[in-house]
Amino acid sequence: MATRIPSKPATPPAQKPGRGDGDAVVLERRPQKTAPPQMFQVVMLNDDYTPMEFVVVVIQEFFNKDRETATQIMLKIHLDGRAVCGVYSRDMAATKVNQVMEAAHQAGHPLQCVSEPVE
Ligand code: TYC
Repeated sequence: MATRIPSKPATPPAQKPGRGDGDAVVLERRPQKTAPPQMFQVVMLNDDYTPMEFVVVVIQEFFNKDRETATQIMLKIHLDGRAVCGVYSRDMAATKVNQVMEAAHQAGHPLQCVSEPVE
């Protein structure tokens, strides 16, 4: 007598191993960790020898200011000893300082400017 082989298993297949939650994945929102990049201000310093007109032209040319604004910044440097000409990334601020110092050196003026981190 032939033995009948059932076409379907008598019991349902065992559940796949897992977390018992239907394999749901919960993504937690984490606080943003990357701080915005440090910015640097380019500060121009007063001296007794560089002509006012030269400073105005330099501020117009390298800091993209109109003549009126450049004149106000130059006068602030003249009166207060220093003023911020612009705020940039670290690399761009260093480039601005180099451009100003090179132009002043070429023209034979002692004009100084520095880059410093913004508070
Ligand atoms: N004090 C200079 C003068 O009387 C003018 C001057 C202004 C120089 C700004 C430098 O960053 C400066 N000729």
